[in-house]
Amino acid sequence: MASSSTFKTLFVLILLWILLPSGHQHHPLDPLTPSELAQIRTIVKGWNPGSTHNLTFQYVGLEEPDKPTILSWLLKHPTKTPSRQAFVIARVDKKTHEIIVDLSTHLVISDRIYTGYGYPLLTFEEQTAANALPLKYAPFIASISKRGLKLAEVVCESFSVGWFGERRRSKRVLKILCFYLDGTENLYVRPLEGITVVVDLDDMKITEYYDRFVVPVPKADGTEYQASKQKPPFGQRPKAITVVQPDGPGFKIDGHTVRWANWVFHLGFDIRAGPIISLASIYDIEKNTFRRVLYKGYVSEMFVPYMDPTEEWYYKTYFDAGEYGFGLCAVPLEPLTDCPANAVFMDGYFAGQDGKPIKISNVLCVFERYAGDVMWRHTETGIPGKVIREVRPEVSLVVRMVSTVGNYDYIVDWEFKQSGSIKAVVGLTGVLEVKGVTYTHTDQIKENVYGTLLAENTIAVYHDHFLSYHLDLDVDGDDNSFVKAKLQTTRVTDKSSPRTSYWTVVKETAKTESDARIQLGSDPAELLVVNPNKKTNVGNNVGYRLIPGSSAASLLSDDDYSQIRAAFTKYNVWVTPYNKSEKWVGGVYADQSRGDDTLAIWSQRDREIENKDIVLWYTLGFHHVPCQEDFPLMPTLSAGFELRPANFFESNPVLNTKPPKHVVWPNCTTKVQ
Ligand SMILES: *[C@@H]1O[C@H](CO)[C@@H](O)[C@H](O)[C@H]1NC(C)=O
Ligand SMILES: *[C@@H]1O[C@H](CO)[C@@H](O)[C@H](O)[C@H]1NC(C)=O
Ligand SMILES: *[C@@H]1O[C@H](CO)[C@@H](O)[C@H](O)[C@H]1NC(C)=O
Ligand SMILES: [Cu+2]
Repeated sequence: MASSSTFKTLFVLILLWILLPSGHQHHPLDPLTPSELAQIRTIVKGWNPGSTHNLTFQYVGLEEPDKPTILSWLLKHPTKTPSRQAFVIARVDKKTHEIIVDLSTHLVISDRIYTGYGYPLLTFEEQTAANALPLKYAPFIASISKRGLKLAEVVCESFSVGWFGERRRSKRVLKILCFYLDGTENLYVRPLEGITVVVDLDDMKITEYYDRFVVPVPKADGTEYQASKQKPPFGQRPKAITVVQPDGPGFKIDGHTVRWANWVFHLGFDIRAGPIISLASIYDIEKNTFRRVLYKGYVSEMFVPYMDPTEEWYYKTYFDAGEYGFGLCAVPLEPLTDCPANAVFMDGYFAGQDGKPIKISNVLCVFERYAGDVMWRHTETGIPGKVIREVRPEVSLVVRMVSTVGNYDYIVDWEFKQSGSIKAVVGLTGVLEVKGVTYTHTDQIKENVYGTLLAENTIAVYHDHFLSYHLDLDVDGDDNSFVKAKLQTTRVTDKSSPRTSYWTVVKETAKTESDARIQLGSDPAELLVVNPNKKTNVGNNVGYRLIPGSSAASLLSDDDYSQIRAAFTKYNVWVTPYNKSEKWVGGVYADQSRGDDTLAIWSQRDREIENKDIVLWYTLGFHHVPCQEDFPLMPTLSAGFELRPANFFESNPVLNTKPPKHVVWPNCTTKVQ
């Protein structure tokens, strides 16, 4: 019987393969392809006739079909993919346009001028153009020669300006800060402190210029991080090491659909969010079916505020996803170093400012992690005359992107475990943003310098990194509830037990959004997303638990303008009812936003969230007090969280999982790219 159904499946598959048009069939969530990007460019340019207009593409991404459409496609496919549409944010004659393009009809189906506050993502091209302006600007050239520096060794970078309560609408501007090479490539640790250039991006010209003071440029010595520039003594080198899979990887990637062990999910890429995990389902052996877990997961926003209120630094309150593009800043991953030897790579594409497709090679990697960890084990010595031991090594699947947003590098991992857990981890590395000062020793410092002296003339300013994840969990279906299982200390006062206290679990189901705003660290509780309509055989609601990692909430006061813009950092956990347009916790237009389109504002409606399609928002954070080891380049610092099944399976789902086959040397050969 098994073999006859296998034959039937095979036959249907072969038939489909013959009948379907050749070429890859789109999954409705597939990112826009280079040819689609090129079509979008043609369609939008045709819609905006006349070459006299300055048209720039600030964002081009998939306008995805509604959730019910995708879910019904998933059930019935392969049927025709719903029509492909793109969402374009363009600047045309100093106005922001929101354009929806339909790729099947080749038509612009809507074009709306956005008149609210805030501006779209910055393009690389406009930053590059702005960065070049000071080098041809006479007052800047004079400032450089006044400092006795060489103009040819100066490089400039773009910094978003934030919003600080101005009522008048400000122009689309950037601040340009410059750095000095002359003996190092680690430009960020050699700031030309005191000089600030303001550039109007729409006119692409300098509108303000400040040279307020001169402090020494920190020295180049000891700032290099490239291996070729290092001098002995060298650190101890580990012995040769690799991960080898002589039978090839254990996962399959079909288009953007990844299948591995008991997991299947779709892996997309967006220039704003970076990797997007969709439709993650896990196969339940007992129920002989795939069960839905995560409809969508991605980094919605990052907020990096610096804690120096002085003129040159107060505005540094970056929104790395909404201003710079977390995916746009993704860098090609290097085989064998960014990802292990057994990794498989995927390319990403985006529209340049002129709309033409640009490729980021190896933007994502997928690999099986085998790190010598234990998935589960037990040694039983309690039975006389016997020792029983069972161990299963842990093998998991990792999806990785690295985004280098200026000075910082963020390593973004999504890890899938056979036990049903999904772990998200972000690693911070790269170069700190530092401030040039006159101090060369902490003994000289009598004032508040807002940071740590890391080297002579070098203060690394205190700051935070907050990453807010959109987690649309659909545990065994759309309708879920959020449960706080509080661990409460209970006193025994009636002498019924020798104990005088114990803890117990008191479960509360959040009714509305206000019940689900949580600052972690105060009251111990398990946080669960459950399906109140599905129970296990013994009657527990099936669910998934959020296990926070080390997390921080914002310490800024509520009336701080940057905090108003990043109000999503006030709580680590929020829950909202699903709304397709609520994607970006810092607002669609994060650059110079005024906080009128944040998660905190959406949540004020206090909508009902019980037994509904809900979205969990989790913000992890780092309060970064720099230390000398972070200089001249910071070793990776990680934080993350885990979504772990809680009464989702009837019992341990990996009990009956066989360990991977042992590889016997010297039979295997390492393939080196
Ligand atoms: C287009 O932009 C350039 C500079 O970026 C400017 O010189 C030109 O006047 C602009 N054209 C229009 C029609 O706005
Ligand atoms: C979805 O969210 C947007 C933004 O918060 C809001 O304007 C809109 O009314 C919401 N739609 C529904 C159906 O609640
Ligand atoms: C694997 O290695 C063993 C021991 O070196 C050798 O006897 C055997 O022939 C090898 N097998 C293959 C398939 O290379
Ligand atoms: Cu930091």
